[in-house]
Amino acid sequence: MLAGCTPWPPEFADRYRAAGYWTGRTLGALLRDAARRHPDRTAVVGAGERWTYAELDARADRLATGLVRRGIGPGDRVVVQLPNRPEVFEVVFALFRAGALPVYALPAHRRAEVGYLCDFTGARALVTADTDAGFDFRGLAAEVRAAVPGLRDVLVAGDTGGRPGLTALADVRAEAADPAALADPDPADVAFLQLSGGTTGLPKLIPRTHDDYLYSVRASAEICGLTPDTVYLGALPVVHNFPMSSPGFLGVLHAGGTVVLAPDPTPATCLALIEAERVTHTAVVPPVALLWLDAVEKGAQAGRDLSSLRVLQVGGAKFAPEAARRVRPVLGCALQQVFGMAEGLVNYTRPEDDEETTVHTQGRPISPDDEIRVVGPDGAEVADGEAGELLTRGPYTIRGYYRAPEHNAAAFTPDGFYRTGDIVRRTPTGHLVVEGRAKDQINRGGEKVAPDEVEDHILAHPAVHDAAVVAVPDPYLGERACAYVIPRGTAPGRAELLRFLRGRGLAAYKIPDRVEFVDAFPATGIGKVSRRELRAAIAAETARAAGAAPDGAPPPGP
Ligand code: AMP
Ligand code: DBH
Repeated sequence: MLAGCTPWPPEFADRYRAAGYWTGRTLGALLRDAARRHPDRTAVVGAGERWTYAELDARADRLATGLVRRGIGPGDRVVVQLPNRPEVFEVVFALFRAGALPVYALPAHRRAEVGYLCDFTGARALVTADTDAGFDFRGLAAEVRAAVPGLRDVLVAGDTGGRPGLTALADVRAEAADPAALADPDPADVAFLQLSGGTTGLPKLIPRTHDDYLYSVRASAEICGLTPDTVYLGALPVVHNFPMSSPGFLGVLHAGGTVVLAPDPTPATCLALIEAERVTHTAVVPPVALLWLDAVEKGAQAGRDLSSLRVLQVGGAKFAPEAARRVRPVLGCALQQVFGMAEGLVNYTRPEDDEETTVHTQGRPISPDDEIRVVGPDGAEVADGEAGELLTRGPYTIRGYYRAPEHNAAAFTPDGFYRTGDIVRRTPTGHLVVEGRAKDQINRGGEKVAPDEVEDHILAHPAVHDAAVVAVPDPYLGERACAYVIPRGTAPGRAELLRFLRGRGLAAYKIPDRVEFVDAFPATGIGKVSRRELRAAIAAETARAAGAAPDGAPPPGP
């Protein structure tokens, strides 16, 4: 197994194989199998392109051949930062077939995150786009390349703009595939590194194997009833774990369906695509679901034929029951709640669940072998139906983050359960209701922010003595981030501080929505900053100010 990763103990691995969960296939083979079965069906639509399965399969082979010839091969880490374009699929399947490991960056990531991912994983290459939605991805990549000496290649999907040191993907693709050059990775080994939203410090990397991930994808496709007639709209950035695997584009390709890529999740873009492509399934975070519901209710998309839409999946953050109840009457489709994590465990409400279960719960686990424990602060299981922290272990939940021994000692129990940091209650039917969070993470409408990562950046400002970032309740995003700052001497001023943070190359969703200057932080009994008190203070103040119109919601995403 890749160095720095924690394998499942052999007795668990044997059990998961014997149960038929781990089948010894690879992600590269998923596309190969689908292309054999449905060569002429449409696999992917987006950015003006429309590729059949045979075409996507051939492109992936040609690019894989070119990558291997360039020296990118087995075990190499390759950071992938791509917006929703068909090349995403060509690139990730080519990397699997070259034996290289994609490391998924989000399109929203900037210099701090992309640089960290390249550096921390010892990446051999970075694959990026040219420009997209007005953002210069190749410029960002050039900066990262200059800062990370180990990064030997920057490959651009599109035009390099003549920038030195950047290579167009078109120049890497071989004229013809050379099957003998392609790798044959071990299905039990790590296939890629997925990003965790993180609770502490820099984002953690999640090593997923071919075996474990494929199981979650196949089982998800079955639970969601995907068939070759499924048309799935990728409304969120598809490199995120939810639209990738729950059942996401991998589930759809496994089933032989079609993936339609949306450049952004706005109702104007997505509802038009649903009508034009006769979309049957899609997946969004709660704030996006609210935007769609509001747009349709207010008649902003009047005349749109949404009759093809069968299932709206909502996940990534808690979907309020009042909103959940509106989905069927307003959009005319079924709601499926999805409570998942890139670390593994995914819960779905099922098509056969009654209305109350679908509206009020976040679903139940994929697998009969997902082990669930709900524990109190003392680590003992709480009585049935009571709230406690969710711990989990199972055939597609990791046993450790990549190269993070210290963090792993806290994030996993000695017997291998992942501490999710989510406070849940289990219903008699085994469905989970998310009641809150034990971890400090801020969930900004599905986009996860680790407070101390942002605090570190704030602390770098010379006029800042100390900083604490906490969640503020928000009617639209669920939560936003508020930074409490103790100045050193004269306070820097809000606008100046925010400019400073942007200048440090931080993704926009991590820039605090609000800054409060204070003289001191409330302390806990042993003198730590009491985030609980800060959260309570800002929540009370927000409640007092309620009645004032909420400020404009920036486009959300996971
Ligand atoms: P990550 O570990 O970054 O993949 O983020 C996963 C976390 O997102 C979970 O541990 C939950 O805190 C949160 N989450 C995902 N889906 C839901 C949901 N449907 N309801 C509430 N929280 C969710
Ligand atoms: O929030 C998530 O990380 C998430 C939500 C729904 C996820 O990883 C998933 C489904 O697979």
